[in-house]
Amino acid sequence: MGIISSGFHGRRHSGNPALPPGQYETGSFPVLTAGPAPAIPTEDWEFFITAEDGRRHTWSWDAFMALPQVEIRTDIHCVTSWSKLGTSWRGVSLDTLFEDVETSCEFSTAHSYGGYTTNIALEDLLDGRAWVAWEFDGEPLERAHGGPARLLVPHLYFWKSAKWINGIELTQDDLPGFWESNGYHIHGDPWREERYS
Ligand SMILES: Nc1nc2c(c(=O)[nH]1)N[C@H]1C(S)=C(S)[C@@H](COP(=O)(O)O)O[C@H]1N2
Ligand SMILES: [Mo]
Repeated sequence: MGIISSGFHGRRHSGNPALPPGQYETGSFPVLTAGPAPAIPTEDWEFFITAEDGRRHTWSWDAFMALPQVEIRTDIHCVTSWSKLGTSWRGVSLDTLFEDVETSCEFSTAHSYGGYTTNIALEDLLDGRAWVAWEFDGEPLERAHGGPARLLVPHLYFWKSAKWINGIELTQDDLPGFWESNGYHIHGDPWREERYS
C-alpha cells in the first residue's frame, strides 16, 4: 500500500518545492487573454483607486513613474497548470499607491482597460504582496502581457494579475470578477489548489 500511495503522490508532486500541487514548470511565457488586447498609449493611461467616501485617487503615467520603483523576483502560477519560476519585474508596490487611501473596505475589484475584472481582497494587495508592474525581464512589458502596465499578485493564480490595469475599486463585499463569475475560485491560492468553485 505504501508503494502505491507514494506512486500516486509522485504524479501530483513534481519534487520541486517551488511548484504548488498540480503545476509543472515552463520556460516559455504563454499569452492568455479573453478577447482582444487593448492598445493604451501611456499619454492616455491613468491608474485610479476609488474608495467608499467617493474619493478618486488618480495617477498619470508620469506621476506613476515618479513613485518609488522596486524590483520583484517571483514565481507565477497559472490555473491551467503552468508555473514560471524566478520571473523578474519592475513596478510600484500597491502599498505605495494606497498610502493616502482611507478605507474600511476589505475587498476590491481590479478593472482593466478592455473591461476585464477580477476581485482581490485588500489583504492580498497590501504588505508587499502586489505591484503594478511595467517592466518584465528588463524590458517594457509587452502589450500581449498587459503593457503598458499590469497588476502582479503572484501569490494567487495568475488570472488575478489583471493585464492593462486601469484601477482598483474598493468594495464592501467580495464581488466575483470575470473569471470568478465563470467558475473560477473566488480567492485563487495555488498552494491550496483553489482553482474552480
Ligand atoms: N485584462 C486581462 N487580464 C488578464 C487576462 C485577460 O484576459 N484580460 N487573463 C488572465 C489570465 S486567465 C492569465 S493566466 C494571465 C495571463 O497572463 P499572460 O498572458 O501574461 O501570461 O493574465 C490574466 N490577466
Ligand atoms: Mo489563466
